Amino acid sequence: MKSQAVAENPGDMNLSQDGAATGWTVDPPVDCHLFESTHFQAGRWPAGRYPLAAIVHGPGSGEPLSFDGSFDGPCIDSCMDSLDGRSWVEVLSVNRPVRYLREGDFDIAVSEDVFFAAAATRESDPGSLEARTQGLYEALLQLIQRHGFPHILRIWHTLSRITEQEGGEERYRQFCLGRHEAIRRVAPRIFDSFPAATGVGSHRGDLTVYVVAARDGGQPVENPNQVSAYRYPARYGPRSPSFARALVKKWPGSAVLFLSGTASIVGHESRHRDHLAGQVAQALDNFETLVQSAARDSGVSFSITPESAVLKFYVRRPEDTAQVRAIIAERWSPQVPAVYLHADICRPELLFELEGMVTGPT
Ligand code: 3EB
Repeated sequence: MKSQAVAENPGDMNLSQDGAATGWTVDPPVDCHLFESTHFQAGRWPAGRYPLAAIVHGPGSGEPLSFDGSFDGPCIDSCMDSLDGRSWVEVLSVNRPVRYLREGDFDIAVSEDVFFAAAATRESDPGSLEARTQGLYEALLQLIQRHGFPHILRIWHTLSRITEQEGGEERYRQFCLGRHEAIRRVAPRIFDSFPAATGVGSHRGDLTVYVVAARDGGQPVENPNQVSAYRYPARYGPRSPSFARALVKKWPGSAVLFLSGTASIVGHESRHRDHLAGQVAQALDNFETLVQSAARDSGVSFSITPESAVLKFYVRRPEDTAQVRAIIAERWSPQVPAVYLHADICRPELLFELEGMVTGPT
């Protein structure tokens, strides 16, 4: 990932490179860079890298999302706002040319090794959230199969009012039910090997889903200190969440570790209720355990450095942001590219969650 111009403004990376992809220490088939959205210029992307899709996080001011209008690939509103008043864009990029398509409700980008798709539901769409989720998910699973990329590596879900009740069931639980049923019907093999995922609460929209898929699967990673989410007991919902804690995808020369949304959960229980610092420390411990497990399982030397990692931090209460930043700064270099987003977490007592992507050499 990026190895220069990280400190001042990641967007400057584009400008400082005159054609050579010197910002990449390894050349992974997919990776992620963060830009302040006004600094992203698709036309000045380094040679040898191609933007796959852009995920835009709002400035939190109610202003429209500012963004490079010349980029004609998928441009997805995360339905979340950053906590620093600036709009950020997360750009997934690949090392082979990309074709951009639209099919039905899906924004699509296709490259040689990697496939991207995104879609969103609206609350005005017919049916319950469970039904809308199932419909979107079945269409998504069929789409990736049709295009020859049936293996989801990483999937993100943002869901508004995530812990609210609707029609007698919590929205997150309805989402888990719809997802489970779609997988059962269309791609039951996923139950044998889950992708990495995030399921987080947005403040806009209904359900937004975006995905990175591949022709062949990766290696799921679980946290020895947590019950696998797909084995959570029924008290967390009638259908357990369908994701792995992390996933390693190896390609010749490079590997990517996709780390799922990670919170202050030990076993299957939330820890450090009403204690922000405890929750952040626990979530970071869980995250570091996952990085170590992934490195051990895969033999790839993954570590969280400014050159190799991009992180996303989800904070429930904006007023906690400064304290969260301070705790994180004790662990990892502030040079590690990161964005702080205002989000709800899928359990009401949880105040913080993080996720990330880490590249390594193979
Ligand atoms: C948890 O550990 C936190 O439903 O896809 C994290 C990552 C969470 C993904 C999902 C949910 C999801 O249970 C919540």
